[in-house]
Amino acid sequence: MVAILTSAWIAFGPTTVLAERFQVDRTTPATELDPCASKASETPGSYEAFLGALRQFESSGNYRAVNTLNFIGAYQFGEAALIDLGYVLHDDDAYDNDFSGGFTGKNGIHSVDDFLENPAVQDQAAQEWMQLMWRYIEVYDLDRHAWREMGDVTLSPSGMLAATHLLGPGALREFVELDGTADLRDLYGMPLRTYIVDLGGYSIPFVPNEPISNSLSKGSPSC
Ligand SMILES: [Ca+2]
Repeated sequence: MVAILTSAWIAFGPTTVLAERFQVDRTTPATELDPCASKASETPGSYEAFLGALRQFESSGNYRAVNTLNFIGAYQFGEAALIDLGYVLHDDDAYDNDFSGGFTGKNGIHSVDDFLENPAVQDQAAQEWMQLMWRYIEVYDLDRHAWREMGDVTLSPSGMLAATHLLGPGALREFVELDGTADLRDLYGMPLRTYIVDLGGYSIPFVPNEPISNSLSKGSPSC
């Protein structure tokens, strides 16, 4: 059961927010940021390649990125997500990204800086996060819409994972319910559709359940 949806997901409608997304790179000179560095061992279309592409979208692959809303790291986790993943303790507001509840010490992470300085932990957190995202996708029965064409896009499993990372399962459900016509964006104006399309078609370690169309079929010929 999904008891609490603590991640910073709000089904934002179209927004005109034009804030520069990334304002702080706490320690790393730009010359050290090689967006191709982590791609060398990635097989095209693999799950690792998917996570690498997601990092590019989220932070240009910068593990030390902190954006203007204080989302942190290569995958741009917020406080609520890191609470879900066991890295951060609850405070009175899980969505303000002040991390004032403190860190749990999981995997040796005791601060924001610890997290930013540890790509391996961020990658592990991303793997755990995607498992959680897929559970949400299943709870919302969205996996059974995998590979459906809606609007002008194909809803692949990796596209669903990416979309859920961006805006949460509720937004993805709205996208599905409106047959791909919903114009959902994050606070920086990134369209959900872009994540579905550009991060779609990768292999992922999760298998969708039977397509919804099969279970709902009626009036099938009896002979
Ligand atoms: Ca807080």
